[in-house]
Amino acid sequence: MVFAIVLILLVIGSVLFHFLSPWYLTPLASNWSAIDDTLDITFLVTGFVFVAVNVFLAYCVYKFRHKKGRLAHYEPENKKLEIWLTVLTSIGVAAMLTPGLYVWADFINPPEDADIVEVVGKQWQWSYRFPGADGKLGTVDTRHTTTANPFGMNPDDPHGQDDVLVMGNLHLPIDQPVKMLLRSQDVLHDFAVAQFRVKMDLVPGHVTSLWFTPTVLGKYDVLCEELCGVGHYNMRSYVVVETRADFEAWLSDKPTYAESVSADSATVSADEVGPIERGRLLATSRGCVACHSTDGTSGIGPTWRGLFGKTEALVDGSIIVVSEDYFIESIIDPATKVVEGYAPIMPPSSFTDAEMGALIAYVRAL
Ligand code: HEC
Ligand SMILES: [Cu+2]
Repeated sequence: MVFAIVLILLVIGSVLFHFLSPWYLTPLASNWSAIDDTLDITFLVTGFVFVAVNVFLAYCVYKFRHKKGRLAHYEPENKKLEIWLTVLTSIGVAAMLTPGLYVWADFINPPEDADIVEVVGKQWQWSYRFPGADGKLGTVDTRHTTTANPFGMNPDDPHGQDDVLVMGNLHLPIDQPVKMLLRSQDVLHDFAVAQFRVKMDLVPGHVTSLWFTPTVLGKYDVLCEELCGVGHYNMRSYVVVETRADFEAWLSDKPTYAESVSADSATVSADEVGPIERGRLLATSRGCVACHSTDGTSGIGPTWRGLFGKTEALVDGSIIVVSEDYFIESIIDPATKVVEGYAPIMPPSSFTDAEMGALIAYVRAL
């Protein structure tokens, strides 16, 4: 009897929890309401079975409880019952699977007018590439990947020259379908934005894809949803959905591949643009700005504003004052001295002495 009551309470509690708890899907911000519908159908079917099975169990526990002299009747076959159960189960399974197949058919067929954006994942950073004015992404190859060419762009491909490279956060125009091509440079990652109801694995050696149309202005978290190493939890960025005009303004500010090459190569010497500007260009083209802010807010890494001369606590308990030597060491070998409160996820980089000097000049000037 007690067991039967506990079962019934469990069922009532679960159903109430489902309807009363604040934890359900985040508000939808894309075209994928169909994905929410399939989830609701699955909840409905599995919820119905959950209630039916447990109520039946409680009934049996009570009805057929032990009584002296009462014997069980052995009935190994019951054709009628089996037919009923088979038919009902099939209907339930079909009701859960069929809508999903229709949604999947849409999911793998992006609209013709979808924009193309490439997403590049690596431990533990997201970056994005737009095809630029010619509408075509340039070819890439891991053999070209260096700290100076983090996207692995093929330097000889004319389509790649105008590609716009974005380290850090992504912006997208509202109401414009976008097809994302996903590429990983090291291990499995997974690109996921809860409000858009999209997620897809990034598989090294493959290009996977997904598409959606953002429908609500706002700023949404991009998470990696595939355990990809110690910095996994910190592999984040934002998607900002904004009006077409704001988006265009944002995009026009980003360097193209050709610009990032000239910013990085010796052709832009400090004499030409001054060391501070050269440092700024380097910090952008090498992707430092994805994790380090220059306005005093701390991001994935500490801010660079007021860095030199600052006292800093390290995770090993020691206290240091930020000097040029420490700055350089932090870049060449970031894992040796890790700032307290941050994850040891900064990728090591190498710079020439002149470049390092320009970076220092830039950070000092912030
Ligand atoms: C993926 C994010 C990420 C990127 C990209 C990145 N860093 Fe960092 N950086 C961090 C984190 C996190 C820390 C703090 C932990 C540590 O000390 O390793 C840090 C620390 C530092 C420090 C020490 C700061 C302090 O307050 O003591 C310097 C200097 C630095 N980074 C420079 C750079 C430069 C230059 C680049 C570009 C070549 C760069 N970082 C790129 C994440 C990043
Ligand atoms: Cu990841």
